[in-house]
Amino acid sequence: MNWYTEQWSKECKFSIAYEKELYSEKTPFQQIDFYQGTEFGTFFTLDGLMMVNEKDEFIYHDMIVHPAFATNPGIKKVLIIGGGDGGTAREVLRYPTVEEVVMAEIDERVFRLCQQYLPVTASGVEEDSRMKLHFEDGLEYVRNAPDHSFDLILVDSTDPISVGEGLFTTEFYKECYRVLNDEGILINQHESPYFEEYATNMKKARKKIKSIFPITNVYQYHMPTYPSGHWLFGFASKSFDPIKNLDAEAWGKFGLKTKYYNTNLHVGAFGLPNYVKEALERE
Ligand code: AAT
Repeated sequence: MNWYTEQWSKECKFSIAYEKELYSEKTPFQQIDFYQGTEFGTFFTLDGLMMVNEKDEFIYHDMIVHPAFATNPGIKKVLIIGGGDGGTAREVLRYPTVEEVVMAEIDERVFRLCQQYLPVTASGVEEDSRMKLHFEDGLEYVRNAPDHSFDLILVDSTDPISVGEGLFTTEFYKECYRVLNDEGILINQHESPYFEEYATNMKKARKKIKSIFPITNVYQYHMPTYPSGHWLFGFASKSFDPIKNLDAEAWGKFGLKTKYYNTNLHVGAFGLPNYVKEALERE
């Protein structure tokens, strides 16, 4: 049996058995590896870190997309930063009211390989006429985007190392603020509170976003294959509060069948454990 192993902390490792390595490529941006296993199905890693697998991707992609739409059901223009596997775009495109989705992904090879090996997330995305694909750095994309041009930005990024680093900077969050309209919402991959390295990233991101947006929250979900399984998204906005403005009735009318998200869970997800709240409040 072959084992894919990820170092979760200095003294903790996580392993998944796989039957075969499907594909491996070093792009100018990162090392991409696709594996085929039984427990988690097909999965791929970037620079050796788990990104997406067939078994738990629904949790991450439900939670990055639906809380924003249940808070502002009127979202029409969406910018996805990263998200090359297509899973985030897939969920956004389920809303018939969405008119335009721009995806700024730095590495076209991630998208092309997911079209080939991970159709559960990538298939149908490129074919949707509302979709605009830009294969470029997300920071560069927002620098050049006009003011007030999006209702929602979803930062579906890797960890703040290597190419993902720019997406955790104050400059990036400020540019996001500028390109969002007055109702704008920013959701960002917010790392994890449990292991030290990830908790440090979490606190740094929190501090930066809080200094820019008037409304900022963090919410949690359970992601079995990400370090510790306890993972977070940030919710920052110019006017919408994710709890006070939650419109469960309007969201219900979309009639979307979701495997993880529902509007009761929405409220619960913002209720953080005390140690997480305290770590975030210190920032
Ligand atoms: N949908 C869950 C998968 C991801 S992958 C994150 C994507 O961000 C990758 O395709 C990567 O190429 C892209 N990316 C990284 N840096 C940039 C950048 N600067 N500009 C645009 N795209 C970028 C998220 C996994 C989260 C893992 C948490 N441990």
